[in-house]
Amino acid sequence: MTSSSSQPFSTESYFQTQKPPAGLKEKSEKMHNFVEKWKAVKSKKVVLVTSGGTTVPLESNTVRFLDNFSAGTRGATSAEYFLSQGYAVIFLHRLHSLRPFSRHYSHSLNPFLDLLSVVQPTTSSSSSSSTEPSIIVSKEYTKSLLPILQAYHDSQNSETLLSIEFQTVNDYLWLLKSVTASMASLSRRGMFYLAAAVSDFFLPEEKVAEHKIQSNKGTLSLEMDQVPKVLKPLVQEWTPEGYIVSFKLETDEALLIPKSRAALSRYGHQLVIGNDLHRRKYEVVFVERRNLLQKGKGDERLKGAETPPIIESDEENKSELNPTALIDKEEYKETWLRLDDLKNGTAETVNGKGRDGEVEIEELIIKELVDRHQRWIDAKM
Ligand code: 9Z3
Repeated sequence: MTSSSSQPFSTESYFQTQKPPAGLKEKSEKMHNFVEKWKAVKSKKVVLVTSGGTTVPLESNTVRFLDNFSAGTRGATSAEYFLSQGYAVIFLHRLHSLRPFSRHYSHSLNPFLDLLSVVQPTTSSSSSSSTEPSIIVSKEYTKSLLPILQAYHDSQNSETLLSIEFQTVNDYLWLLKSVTASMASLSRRGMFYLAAAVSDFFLPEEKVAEHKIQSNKGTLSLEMDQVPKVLKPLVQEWTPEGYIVSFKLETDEALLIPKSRAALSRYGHQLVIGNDLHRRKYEVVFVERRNLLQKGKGDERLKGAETPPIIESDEENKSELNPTALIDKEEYKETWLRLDDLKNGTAETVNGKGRDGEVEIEELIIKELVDRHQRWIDAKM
């Protein structure tokens, strides 16, 4: 068995040794049917949005687990803007994290009970009127709720939104592999928007305690294995034609661009969106390779001298420690998207305003991505 004391898990050995989660077959079927349905509509583009943090359970009868930071705001908000841009959306999200539309009324920020008022029956009314109290949305909230409710109903009636839940990093990896296999048949019409915060470390099945770990020893030591970098086979084998966007989260600003470049260089996909933990709602940076932009073609990403080499194993770890070491800066282009630029009049928005009256950075992100994705599709024709 592969473990931290021997070889790190490769993607292949991971899927050979770690059991598929319960419900994988049913969820995979749902995602596959959704893709097939929209594949038949030639004008439709499909995006997979991953959202929320993955967990790593410490016990199989799980009382404790490690978690990755993410409320699911980025993913849920982005899914709404993709829908408004005409995409069919598979929303692969962490159980109980924020979801499109309902995220506007999260229990902590804007509890939905606060929107409601009770209307008492009037005594003088005709015999046909109710004698029971009824509930209505208070007038001051109706205006902001209306477009959200409308967009929510549109997505339901048109069946353009499919939500699928994951919890552990193992659930996530199996579901990602499965949905990618289905989406590969969309060729360039498929986009992958990988905003979920995925654990870098996990406990292989054989190391997970069956029952609640007892505290009588005083301390707890954990040795975790590295989660295999599935982005590599995803880009190079599972869906070589898909348009793939990954996110890079850092807390040290100085690392954001070098690490985003390192990820592009390593995996060979189209775009990394870098975000700083504290600034993520106001600014993000798009990091792309120049040659991909100029050519507007993707096949070059996997072959030929014009694409930076895919960095392998040892080099990969070196570049993780010193992300600037192997990167030719001239190969990359960075574009910052900042909400401040809106105020200065240097960026336009799709609708002018977010639904709550405030512009959300996801609106700018999705507008940019829709253009890039279309160029990616057109480049093949
Ligand atoms: C992100 O960077 C997301 O934008 C956030 C969104 C998790 C910051 P919220 O849900 O936060 O709005 O609260 N996601 C990717 C994080 C990640 O795990 N990236 C890996 C990395 O940085 C690469 S896949 O190494």
